[in-house]
Amino acid sequence: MQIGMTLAKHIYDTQRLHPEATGALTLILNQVSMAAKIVSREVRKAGLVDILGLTGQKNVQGEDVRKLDEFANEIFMAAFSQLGNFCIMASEEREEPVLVSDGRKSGDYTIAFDPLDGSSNIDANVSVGTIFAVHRRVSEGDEAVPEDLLQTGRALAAAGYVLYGSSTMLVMSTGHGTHAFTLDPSVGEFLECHHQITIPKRGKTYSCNEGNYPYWSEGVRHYIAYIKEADPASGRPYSSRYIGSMVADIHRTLLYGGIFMYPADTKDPKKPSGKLRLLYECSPMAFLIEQAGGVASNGTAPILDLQPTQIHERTAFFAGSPENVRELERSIAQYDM
Ligand code: AHM
Ligand code: MG
Repeated sequence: MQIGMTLAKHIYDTQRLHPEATGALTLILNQVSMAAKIVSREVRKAGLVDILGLTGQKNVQGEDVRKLDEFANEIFMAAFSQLGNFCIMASEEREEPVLVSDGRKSGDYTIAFDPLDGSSNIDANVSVGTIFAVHRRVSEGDEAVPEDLLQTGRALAAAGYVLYGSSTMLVMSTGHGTHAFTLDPSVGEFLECHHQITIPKRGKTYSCNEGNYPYWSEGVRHYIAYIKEADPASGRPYSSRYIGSMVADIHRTLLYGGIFMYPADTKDPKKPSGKLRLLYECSPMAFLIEQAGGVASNGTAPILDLQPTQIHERTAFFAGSPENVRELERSIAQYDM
């Protein structure tokens, strides 16, 4: 009889590729898995218990009701805080980074995460996800500094997401390909379901919030017009698929190919670079996409080469099959530069 490869075994095997590894990254990834199981359990109960809605409410036991994204944030923060070998973390749910200290010299790794991306969808039972990005610390003092978090995606030690969809799936990479694991709820283990995902070179799906069309640049609008043109030879027009939950939209793009886009727009002058955050949304997704053979770009440069200057900074984001994203970049070069 055969049983699937567990996530724990995969992480262990990856660690063995690095004889110098101390096991610290393995511990972090194990904590991600553990926290993901707890969040998954709560997400699954979302329609049953009084966990939806605004903070400040009381549930039937008279306990405070926490919004699910706040709950997820607390769980992941608690899981990472248990690790003495870990130093500083940034969450979409916290304005400032949080230093993790057990009184000794700071550990080797930083983590930036979005505990529950797409959480505005949760009341409609739409898939949501957790995104995480792990870097090796660069400063050498006793205590880690916020700048340790501000590293490019190229320097990532590991990245991944957990998709709380029709099943719970963890997709991750430590730089040795992108691999996916499905949570088997009956045994509480993540089991490998996709070894080394390879994104199709070209896909027939485009994914964006097209309601923002009037606020996009000429290059982006031309690209959209192009993929909607009828051309049976190239399979155009493409299909449109947009869940509005990046983890789910990227997951589909990884498996089926095509392009996911959240361009910069002129809708809100306070957000000239679009909506998505570089450090804990775009950079880890770009890492997974590149590890699967895809391309992730801000329209002119690879997302993984962008140097973050602030923890919550935003960027335009185009990711998916190489041929689709290159076409988009050509349209931007032709009409916007
Ligand atoms: P959030 O971090 O506040 O949940 O926002 C991020 C989400 C992404 O999952 C998704 O791609 C995007 O927002 C959808 O935005 P829009 O509603 O503007 O299309
Ligand atoms: Mg988010």
